[in-house]
Amino acid sequence: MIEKLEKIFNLLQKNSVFFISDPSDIFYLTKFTGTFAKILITNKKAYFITDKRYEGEIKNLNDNFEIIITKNFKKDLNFLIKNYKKILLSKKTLLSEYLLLKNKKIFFNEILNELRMIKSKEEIEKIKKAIEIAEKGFLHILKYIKENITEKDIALEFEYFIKKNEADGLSFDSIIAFGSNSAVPHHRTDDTKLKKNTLILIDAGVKYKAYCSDLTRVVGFGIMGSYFAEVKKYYEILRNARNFSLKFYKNGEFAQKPDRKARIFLKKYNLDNVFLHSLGHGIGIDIHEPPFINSREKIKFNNGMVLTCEPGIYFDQKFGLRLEDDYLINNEKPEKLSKLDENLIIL
Ligand SMILES: [Mn+2]
Repeated sequence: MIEKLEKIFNLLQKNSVFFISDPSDIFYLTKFTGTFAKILITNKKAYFITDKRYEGEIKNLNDNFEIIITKNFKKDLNFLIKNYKKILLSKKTLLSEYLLLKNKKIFFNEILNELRMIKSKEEIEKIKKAIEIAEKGFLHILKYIKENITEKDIALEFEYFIKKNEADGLSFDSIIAFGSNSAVPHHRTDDTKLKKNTLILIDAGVKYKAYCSDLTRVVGFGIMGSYFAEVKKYYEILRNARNFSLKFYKNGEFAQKPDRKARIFLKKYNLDNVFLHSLGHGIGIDIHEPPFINSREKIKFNNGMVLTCEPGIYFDQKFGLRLEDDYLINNEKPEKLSKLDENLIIL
């Protein structure tokens, strides 16, 4: 914790103070998970502000922070910042908080994003465990899938299983999409019943000790005939696009490059216009965190970043395909952290 704080101390001049309020940033610095906490950091001191409810559980923060149990946050905040001219904020700061600080000179600073993007060994281990549990969950629900079951049944079974198997919970609401529902990238899992000759898209992840995993597979349930042939053909193209884009998941490369390359690849098959979202994103404490692998991202990859690669193609009213795994940037070739069989799953 102290090394992280020192990086922030070093950034600050005498007349400036850093205000931190994003819950994931606060967790990153302190492991605190309550609903109310703010951190203020000057060039030599850090304050942890919370309320009476959490007094008992934050005693371990005493070494690095001056703890302030507040009854009137606005008043205490004003008092603490009264001698500082400049305030540094992340762009994630809420508007209501920004308004409390706006009489100072405001500077945006994304050092917490920069620190959080590079995962420590310990963080990578937690993500690996989150992936492992999710993979067990995927294998479990494959056994559970049968005719007339609903999307929600599968989602609930997955959630029950992963919670019984060491996960804190889901990293997001699982997407279970039958047939034409899979053509909607962020389909809301519903009561649709499973029939034979249906494609199933499963996008799910879990949290383990606060760290997220994110995986997608497609399953053909009693799939046959020309439908099967079409699905198989497009799945191979998608996987090849994925393989091509992964060549650019390397230390020092621009994060936007693999997204652009995937689009160039898909264009050869006239599929670039049905690739409806960005190629990937960082995972960590948040399920979507920097860097974002889209055509606008300015950041370069660095060793230690953990990212998804998830190209998808969507045929409106028909079906959609997505293949998603999690990777660690490691010099020239990313390390694939997920081990789940990436072939089209046939049941
Ligand atoms: Mn994802």
